[in-house]
Amino acid sequence: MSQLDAFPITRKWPAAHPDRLQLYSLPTPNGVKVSIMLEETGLPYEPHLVSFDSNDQMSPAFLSLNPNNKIPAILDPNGPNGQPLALWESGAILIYLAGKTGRFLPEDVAAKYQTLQWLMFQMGGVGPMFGQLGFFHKFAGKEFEDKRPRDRYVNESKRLLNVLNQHMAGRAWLMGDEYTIADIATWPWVRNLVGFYGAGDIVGFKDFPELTRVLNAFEARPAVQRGLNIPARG
Ligand SMILES: N[C@@H](CCC(=O)N[C@@H](CS)C(=O)NCC(=O)O)C(=O)O
Repeated sequence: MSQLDAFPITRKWPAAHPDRLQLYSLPTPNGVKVSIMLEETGLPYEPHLVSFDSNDQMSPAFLSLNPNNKIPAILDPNGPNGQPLALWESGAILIYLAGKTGRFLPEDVAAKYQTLQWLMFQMGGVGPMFGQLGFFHKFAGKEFEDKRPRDRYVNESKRLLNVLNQHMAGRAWLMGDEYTIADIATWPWVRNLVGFYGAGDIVGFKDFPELTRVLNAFEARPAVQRGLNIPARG
C-alpha cells in the first residue's frame, strides 16, 4: 500500500514508482510546460499518457483529480508536510515545482514577481488567444463563413507577439539572462502557433525576428527536446 492508493486516478494509471511524482499529461503546449520543467529540474517522475483519442480527460478517474478535465495534472507523493499533493493548472504546477526545487523562479523579490507577471501574461493571454486562433485557423472553426472571430484572434495574437518581440530585444530570456518558468510556459505556445497550428503566415511571424531567435535557443535545450515528447504518444 502506498499513500497514492487513496487517489482514484492511480487505479486507471497505476504508479509503478509511487515514490515519484506522477504526471498525467499529453505533449500539447500546456502539457509540455510541465514535462520540460521536470526534465530541466531532474526531479524523478513517472509520466502517464492521458489520451484525447479515448477521451481519457473525461474519465471519472481523471476527473477525480482535475474536475476541469484538462491536462496537465500532477500528484506529488512528497508534497508539503510530507503529504501527497494533487495539482492542476500548468501555471500553478510550474510555481509549485519551482518552489519545491528552488529552480527557475528568481529569489530576488522584484524579479520573482516580474517572472510571475510574464507567467500570467502567458496563462491569461498567449495561451487562450493562440488556442482560439488555432480553432478558427486549423480546426472546426476554419469552416465558419464569418471570418470575424478568426480575424479577432489573429489581431490579438499579433498584438501579443508584438509585445513579446519588443520585450525580447537585447534579452536572452524573458527575465534577461535568467531562464525561468515564464520561458517554460511561453515558448511552447509560440512554437505551437507557427508549427502545429501553421499560423505563422497569418500572424506575420517573420516580422518578429526576436521571437525566432529565442524560440531557436529554447528548442536547442536538451531538456526541452526531451520534454516535448513526454509522455510518449502511444
Ligand atoms: N489553463 C489550463 C489549460 C489546460 C488545457 O487547455 N489543456 C488542454 C490541452 S492543451 C486540454 O486538456 N484539453 C482537453 C479538453 O478540453 O477536453 C492549464 O494551463 O493547465
